[in-house]
Amino acid sequence: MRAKDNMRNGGQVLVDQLVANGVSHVFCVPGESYLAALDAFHDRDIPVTVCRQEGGAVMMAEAIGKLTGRPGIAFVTRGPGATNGSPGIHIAKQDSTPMIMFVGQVGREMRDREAFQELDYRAVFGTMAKWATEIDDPARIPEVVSRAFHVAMNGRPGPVVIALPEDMLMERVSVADALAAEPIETWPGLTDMAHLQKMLWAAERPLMILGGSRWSEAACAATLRFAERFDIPVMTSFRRLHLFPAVHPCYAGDLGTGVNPKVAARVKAADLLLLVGGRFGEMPSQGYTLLDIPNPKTKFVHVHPDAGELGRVYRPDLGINAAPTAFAAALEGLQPPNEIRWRDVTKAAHDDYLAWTEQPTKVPGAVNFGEIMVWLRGQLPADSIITNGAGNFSTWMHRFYRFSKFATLLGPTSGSMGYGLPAAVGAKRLYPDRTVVCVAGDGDFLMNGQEFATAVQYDLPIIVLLMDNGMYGTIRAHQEREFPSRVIATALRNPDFAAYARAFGGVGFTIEKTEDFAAAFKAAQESGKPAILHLKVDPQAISPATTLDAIRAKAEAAQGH
Ligand SMILES: Cc1ncc(C[n+]2csc(CCOP(=O)(O)OP(=O)(O)O)c2C)c(N)n1
Ligand SMILES: [Mg+2]
Repeated sequence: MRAKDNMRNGGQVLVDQLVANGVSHVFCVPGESYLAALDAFHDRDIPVTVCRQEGGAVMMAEAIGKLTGRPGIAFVTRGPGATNGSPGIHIAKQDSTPMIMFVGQVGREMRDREAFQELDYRAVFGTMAKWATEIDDPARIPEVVSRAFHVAMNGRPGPVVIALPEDMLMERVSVADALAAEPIETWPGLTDMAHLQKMLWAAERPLMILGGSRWSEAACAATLRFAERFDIPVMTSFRRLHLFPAVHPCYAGDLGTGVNPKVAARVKAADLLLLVGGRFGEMPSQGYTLLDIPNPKTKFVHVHPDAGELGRVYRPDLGINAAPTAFAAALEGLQPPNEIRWRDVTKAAHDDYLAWTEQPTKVPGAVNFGEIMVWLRGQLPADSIITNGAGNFSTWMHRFYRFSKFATLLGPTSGSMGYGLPAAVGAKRLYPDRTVVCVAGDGDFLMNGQEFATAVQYDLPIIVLLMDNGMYGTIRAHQEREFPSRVIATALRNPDFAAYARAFGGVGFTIEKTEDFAAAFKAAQESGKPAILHLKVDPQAISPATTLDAIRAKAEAAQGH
């Protein structure tokens, strides 16, 4: 609150900068190090979500960044609060998500003595965040926070960490607020687009791959119109499936783990690759095997909002420093060739996608997660948000669920376990009227399972599909592949997750047969409470394509057992 003399303390100035930037939610675990900032929320309209662990709080903020394209905001305390929050910082960095984490800091008068829980945040987050800083003068809060919003959103988006000395937040100053920060578009030049048009006209088998961040509903729509006019096959990158509708005749599948071999082959067979927004990192490039480094053999056009990513790994024949939002708009000006030579390729690519995903594969055991995903894709409204963490369980979802709208998938391209539950809580907080489903593994879920309490506390009826195979299945599969029959540290003895949900005040169902899923899902929806559907699957069902025994047998045969 502003006093008559126009003076505010640092905490109030800080929160007013968030108001000026249209921040809709903040996520936190409280700490004595930033009481003045917390106190300022009393008099402002931004709801504060109190969480159970900073890892969850920062991932919730990251999810808001993914959904809105504007920085998600988290507040954590010094030392252990900040280090607990670091997984969310790493996700925001790898996933190119705008986010700001505010950290309490020891008072200025005791800094550098290694006071209680003191850390040097510039050093600790120097390589993990896009920018890490500390504010010493409350009069400079508007300047630094304004810069943080710009840094988080511009170029390749990413996380910013700002440390707030406790006494700085208490000091009173008279200072004007900053205006709201707007992302600055990087537009392709006319010559870039003319060059691209020429390359497209000369191509026989062009292919478009969509990835990264800085997309919008309008950009996806413009890209779709371009794809239709050119009848060009479009793939999505790892965990970016929401950028193009799966059932569209131009859709050619996604480049993730458990990739359709025909999808990988099609990338190799293309004579022009148009990569928009993504970096074609280790996962989508299938361990950097699909394109030669540094000189791709195929003609390569790379569109990225950060000039530093152009030519970083792959030398582009045409590099375009533009945000997907602006580039997609510029695509509207391109003209297709008189005769489109690749129509058959596009049709074959979509047919391959359909053949790969139409029917669930057969897996051992009475619960087939593929069948469940196929059922869900016929049931859920198009704007439902699906979240996931990391583990083999996510392969079924990526393969058999069908995304059709922008910003409906929240999955860590960084492969961080424990992301799905907090992402679901963040998403449901932002969009209470949309269906939010978290797809989790037994290992994955318990990395942030405590945030189920946050869902209960704020009456957020998210639905968790928890695929329990009694192990860190992904790692077990790698173990069997590299060191067959030498199982170590991958088995898990699990709780009764349905009882866990009930103990927290939600609803829980145990599912041992695929046929029982639909009724349980509907009961969960009707309960209006946060729910866990505990799906007990056969550990042999390690992926839609193979079994543990088959992986072991293949590895043993290769090693001459
Ligand atoms: C934070 C974090 N720790 C460890 C890993 C390594 N890791 C990747 S997948 C996985 C196992 C996931 O187990 P679960 O959630 O049960 O899924 P499953 O593979 O069994 O389907 C592990 C340990 C990781 N990706 N992230
Ligand atoms: Mg598991």
